[in-house]
Amino acid sequence: MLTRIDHIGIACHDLEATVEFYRKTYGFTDVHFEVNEEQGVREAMLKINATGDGAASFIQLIQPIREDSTVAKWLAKNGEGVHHIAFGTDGDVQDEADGIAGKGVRVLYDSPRRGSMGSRITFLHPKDCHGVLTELVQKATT
Ligand code: CMX
Ligand code: CO
Repeated sequence: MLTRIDHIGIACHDLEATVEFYRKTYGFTDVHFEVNEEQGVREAMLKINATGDGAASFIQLIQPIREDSTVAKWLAKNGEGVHHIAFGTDGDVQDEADGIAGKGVRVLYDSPRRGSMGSRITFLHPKDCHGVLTELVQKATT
């Protein structure tokens, strides 16, 4: 089952400057930095509701580290802004993806890849989701 909005992915040109904007404007200070070579991004996960129950939601700021990354291509076309939304699963992310694929939505990966903080992730094609690139996330702990 999809149980929450895990994060909103926002593409930016300058990760540190954008983190600083979220810190000083909203007071979001719980920040996890990571590089995901496979996805071609540096990222900052800003925790919003620090409930400690594993069900927190996040803003994921992403900056491309390579010109040929999907996010670099997207930024060149659209400029900074909301790039994707991510739903959290309470079970196996591949099972969720298989169920959604059965409804005629293209799943972009044959098997889940590594996301932030040890999570397992996959994506649904934006053209099959009314224009929204949609990510599914299974937290490392579930
Ligand atoms: N949101 C909505 N629509 C999007 C989109 C996005 N983020 N990215 C691309 N599209 C649309 C384009 O506007 C384009 O539409 P038109 O044909 O109407 O112009 C169409 O999809 C094809 O886009 P493209 O620029 O040719 O890009 P590609 O097909 O090469 O790649 C996609 C699109 C979704 C397959 C690719 O971005 C992808 O594989 N994404 C998944 C991985 C990812 O985004 N990683 C970064 C985040 C990592 C993380 O969250 O951890
Ligand atoms: Co994401």
